[in-house]
Amino acid sequence: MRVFIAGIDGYLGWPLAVYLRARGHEVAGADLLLRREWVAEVGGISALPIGGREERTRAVNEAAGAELDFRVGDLTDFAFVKGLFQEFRPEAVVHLGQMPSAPYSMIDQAHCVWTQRNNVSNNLNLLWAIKEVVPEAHLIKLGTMGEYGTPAVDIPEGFFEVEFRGRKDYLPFPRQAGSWYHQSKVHDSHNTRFATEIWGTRATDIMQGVVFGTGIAEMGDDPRLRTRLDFDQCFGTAINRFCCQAIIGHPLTLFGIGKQRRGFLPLADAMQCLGLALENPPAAGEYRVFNQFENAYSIAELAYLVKDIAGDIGLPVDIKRYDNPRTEMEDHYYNPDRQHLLDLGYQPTRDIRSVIKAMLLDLLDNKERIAAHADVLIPDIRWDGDRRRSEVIG
Ligand code: USQ
Repeated sequence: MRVFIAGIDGYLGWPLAVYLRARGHEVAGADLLLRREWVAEVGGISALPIGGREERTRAVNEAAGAELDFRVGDLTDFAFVKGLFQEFRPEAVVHLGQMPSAPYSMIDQAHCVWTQRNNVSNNLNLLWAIKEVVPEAHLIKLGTMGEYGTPAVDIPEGFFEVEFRGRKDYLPFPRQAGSWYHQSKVHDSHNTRFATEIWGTRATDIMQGVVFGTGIAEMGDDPRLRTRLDFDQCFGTAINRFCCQAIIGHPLTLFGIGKQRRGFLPLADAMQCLGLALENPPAAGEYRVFNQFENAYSIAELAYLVKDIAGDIGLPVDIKRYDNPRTEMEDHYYNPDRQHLLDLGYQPTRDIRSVIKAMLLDLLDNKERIAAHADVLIPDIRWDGDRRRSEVIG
């Protein structure tokens, strides 16, 4: 299949290119390489050194024996997107090319507006380019479980049956996102659903949980094929940060009481699920929603899991509670469905301990690199707009 990856240079985009090439798909992608700039802007660095565009492309071509078409360009530039689609004529488009950080979008007015303008307009450009150039193509749009927020009822996959004043309907489940970034994904979901309805195009909206992990089997031991791994307060996600903290003996940073629950999934599961969505496209005019995560855990549970596994390999780890820089519920009900992907054959990784252990071992070699940037581990971007470093509260 000809697959176009928007955001091919990122934490998910790059492994997806490696994964799909290894399965014999024809892959093209575009990226403005902004993730590298954002991480530098907030003082971070990838814990694992990664290659530049040329080195990455060469490595995939050697491993998979066919040309990977990796362009540098801006997805908010419609002429660029349309031109690429006219050349490559994708059968599927996977949209991973957005600003993905909640804290980054909360820095100030400029970061909030930039995030929403970039994310909403580049998704609209992909929707229009599909309509005008390849109307049969399947859009797989990366959304987030965070679109739903944390309601005190079960979370279905996108839609639910509702009865109100004696009448019934099947409606989009309410979205109550918790950051300007998560709100941008809500806007994308509405726009994507509307496009399928008026144009008869097809889309899968992936409500993905928090991804963790340093690699996938298809990367083998070629360091040029590996993906980035961030640990700063903006682009490092919880388990990835905890593992980097464990490596340098920094206390694991639990925000608040640590009972926040989220869906999590290893990087390999994210690739498996995107592959299943690609290979099982929806019908023309269909907009479907998949909740994509391996299981739901509390942040404290995960911190204790990382501490335990790190202990097994001789790394003593302390866990500390920091005052929560975010406005979020810290103790709440959380029970989302994730049936659609299981029905397509998703086999969740059962042993996340071994994924975390492999991560810790991968990161050990880069201890100095992480230690040299340890000041990015304590958050100071706050949802109330103040800029103040979190303090230890317990
Ligand atoms: N947290 C800590 N300590 C840390 C980092 C995070 O306790 O050092 C807590 C946060 O307060 C939050 C939870 O862990 O309650 C998750 O935070 P996160 O930074 O791992 O993830 P989040 O900001 O929710 O965003 C990440 C990705 C985003 C994706 C989202 C999926 O950055 O792109 O959309 O996960 S979800 O969380 O399901 O919305």
